[in-house]
Amino acid sequence: MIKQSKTISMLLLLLLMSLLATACGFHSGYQSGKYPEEINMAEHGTHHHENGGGDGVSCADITEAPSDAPVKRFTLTAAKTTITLNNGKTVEAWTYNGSTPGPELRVKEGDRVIVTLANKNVEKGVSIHWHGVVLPCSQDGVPGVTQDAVWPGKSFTYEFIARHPGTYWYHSHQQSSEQAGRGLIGRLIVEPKKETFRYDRDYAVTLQKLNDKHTLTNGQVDGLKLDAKPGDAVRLRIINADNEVQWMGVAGADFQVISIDGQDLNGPDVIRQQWIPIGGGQRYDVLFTMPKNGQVQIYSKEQPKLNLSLGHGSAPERLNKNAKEFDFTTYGTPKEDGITPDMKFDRTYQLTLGLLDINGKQFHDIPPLIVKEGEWIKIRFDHKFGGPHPMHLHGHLFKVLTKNGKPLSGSPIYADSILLFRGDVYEIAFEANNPGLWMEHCHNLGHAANGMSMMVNYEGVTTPYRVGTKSGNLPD
Ligand SMILES: [Cu+2]
Repeated sequence: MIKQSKTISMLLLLLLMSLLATACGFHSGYQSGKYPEEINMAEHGTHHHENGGGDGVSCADITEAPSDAPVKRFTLTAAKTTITLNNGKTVEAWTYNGSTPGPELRVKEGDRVIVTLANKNVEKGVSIHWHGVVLPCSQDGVPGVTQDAVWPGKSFTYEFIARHPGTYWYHSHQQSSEQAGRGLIGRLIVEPKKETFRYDRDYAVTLQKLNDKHTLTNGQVDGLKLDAKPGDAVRLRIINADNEVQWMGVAGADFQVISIDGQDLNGPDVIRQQWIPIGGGQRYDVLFTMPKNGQVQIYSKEQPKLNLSLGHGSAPERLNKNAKEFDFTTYGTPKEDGITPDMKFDRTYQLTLGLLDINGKQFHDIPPLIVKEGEWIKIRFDHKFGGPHPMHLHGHLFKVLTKNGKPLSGSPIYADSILLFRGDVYEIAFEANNPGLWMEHCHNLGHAANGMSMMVNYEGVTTPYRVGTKSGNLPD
């Protein structure tokens, strides 16, 4: 009896905590009383000498070197606007260039991408983080770490080489939970110089929840219709800009998962009738051939309004709710790359994920993971408690080594995020080859806003920027 009431009060406490987390996540965010006045994210939680004693290089000085790469220029203006949804409703949205998602930026692998961000009227300041893109520290778009927030009337120009082809996206990293939630998001597609796969059509689709209320597929409330002819090979890039995991089903065709987080998979098998779990911030590209008659439909198991259909004719039979879950740990064909669970690592870190904490701490109270250029780093994520956590690392691609102690047996998986459900243990590896100050956080942005965010800091890298209420740089 005592045990039982203890369990019940534990459950009530949990419920209360998660309600609070949900309530605080979107509107007020981490800043409500939790941000210190001022903090230096290059030095918090470390001894001065570990960080090079201040005679190191500043993140602000780590920029893209000049080159003769072809230049692609864009301007994105952030503004508070009203937009009319396709159901006729007029809603407030914070937009890049007047729409949410903002414009799809398409560039070629190797291009020098130059984007000027202007802030028209977002009082709390904005930024652009290029999610998943490996770029120089000063271009990462994290207010208080890599730049100051861009205030109304001001602008900031980002410049980087799009080195890795793939499916990416961009969003404000100033109070991300609120700002991405209100619409400051968009797609970035880096087309490869040489295609790994063959397809006739290339579509990219953003799954989004606007203002915690409107479920949008490329800005459409009632799902999206895309054109395709019988026999067309279609590459569909699915970007989950929502906080929640979307279990996406593909009905009407056999398919391949050809890319995760923008990185091609090796020898992807043809599969059918599977739910693909896509965590917040993650991208999955699927490839399929349109049937002779009828449509292909792709939709979320739990949010059926997140859906799209391709082609014409009859609708395919829906996936069974109990259909198989896609498992990337056994999918595709192995390929040696020398990165193995038993190789020698220079540093190994353990991150235990709780309801809204990492190793029992939150945000700037979590000691940063210190790395040094040239080292190989292993991180072991252990999800002990709470809902799914899609853990995202800035500035690097990592390789997934093991899940629950078992090495991956299929294609190597390189990614910028790893989705953990409660009880999951993953080991990942990366080479410290991009000196800087990099965030590592949960991409359920409500969780990040409540403290599930930390730093991976290179020894000797400093920053002139400060996080906190004094500067107004609030990078949750
Ligand atoms: Cu989380």
